[in-house]
Amino acid sequence: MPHLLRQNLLLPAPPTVVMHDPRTHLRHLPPAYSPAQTPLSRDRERDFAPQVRYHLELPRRPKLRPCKVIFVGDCSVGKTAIVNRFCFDKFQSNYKATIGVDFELENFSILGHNYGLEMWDTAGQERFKCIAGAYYRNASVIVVTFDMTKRETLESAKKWLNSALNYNTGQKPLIFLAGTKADLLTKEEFVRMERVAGLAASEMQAEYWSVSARSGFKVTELFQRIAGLAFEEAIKQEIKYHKGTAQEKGKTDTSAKSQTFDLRNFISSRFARQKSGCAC
Ligand SMILES: Nc1nc2c(ncn2[C@@H]2O[C@H](COP(=O)(O)OP(=O)(O)O)[C@@H](O)[C@H]2O)c(=O)[nH]1
Ligand SMILES: [Mg+2]
Repeated sequence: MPHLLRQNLLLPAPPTVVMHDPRTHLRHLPPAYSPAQTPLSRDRERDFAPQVRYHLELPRRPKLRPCKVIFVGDCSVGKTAIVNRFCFDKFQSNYKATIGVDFELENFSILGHNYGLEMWDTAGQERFKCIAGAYYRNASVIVVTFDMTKRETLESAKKWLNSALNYNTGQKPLIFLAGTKADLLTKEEFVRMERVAGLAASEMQAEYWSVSARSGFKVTELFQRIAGLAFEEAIKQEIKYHKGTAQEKGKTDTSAKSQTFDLRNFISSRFARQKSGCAC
C-alpha cells in the first residue's frame, strides 16, 4: 500500500486541458452570409482590420463593455427560437410568447479577449411595446427578424427597425435582417424569398441572413458574425477615443507652451522697458 501511494505521488500531475468552445472562440472575422448582401465594405477585407489587430497587441488591455444585441420583429417570427438555438442548442416547437423582455448573456473569446454578447429578446406584441422601448436604448446591434413563410412580417420589418433606431440616435448600431424558418420553404420559395429580402435588407442598410432555429441552419454563423463585427467596432471606437484624448492632451500641452512663451515675452519686454526707463 505505501508503495502504491509513493507511486501515486511520483506520478506527474495530469495535464489541464482547457476546452475551447469553437462556436465562441474567434481568431478571424467570420464571413457574411453572402458578400453581395452586406453593406459592410469590411467584408471584402475578409478579416479584422490591421489597426484592430495592432491595437490588441499593445500591452494595455482594451476595456470592453458587453455588447447589447436586440431582436425585434413581429410576434411569433422566431426571435426567441434563434436565441435559444444558439445559447442552449435547443428548439421548442410549441409556441410560448415572450412576456416583456428576455435576456441571455453569451461570452466570446475574440483574438484572446473576452467579449460578452447580451441578447435582449423583446416581445413583438404591440401591447408590450411600451415596456420594450426602454430596452431598445444603447443597442450596438439590431437584429430585425421576419418569418420567411410570411411575407407580411418582412413588410413590418422596416417599421420595427425605425422604432429601434428612434431610441438609438447616437452611435449607429450594426443592423442585421434575419429571415427565419428557412426549413419550411421549398428550394424555389427559398430563392424567391431571399431575393425579395435581399432588396429589403439593402434598403435598410442591413446585412442579410437566412436561418432556421429548427435545423440550426446558419444560426451559429450569424451569432459569430454579430460578435466579430461588434467586437471590431468596439475596438475601433476605443482607438478613436485614445486618439481623441491624445490630441486633446497635445492641445493642452501646446497651449501651456504658448503661455510660457507669452510669459517669457512679457517679462523680457517689461525688462526692456524698465531698462529704457519707461514706467507705463
Ligand atoms: N419550423 C420552424 N419553426 C420555428 C422556427 N423558429 C421558430 N419556430 C416556431 O415558431 C413559433 C414562434 O417562435 P418564437 O421563437 O417563440 O417566436 P417569437 O415570438 O418571435 O419569439 C414557435 O412555435 C417555434 O417553434 C424555425 O426555424 N423553423
Ligand atoms: Mg419570443
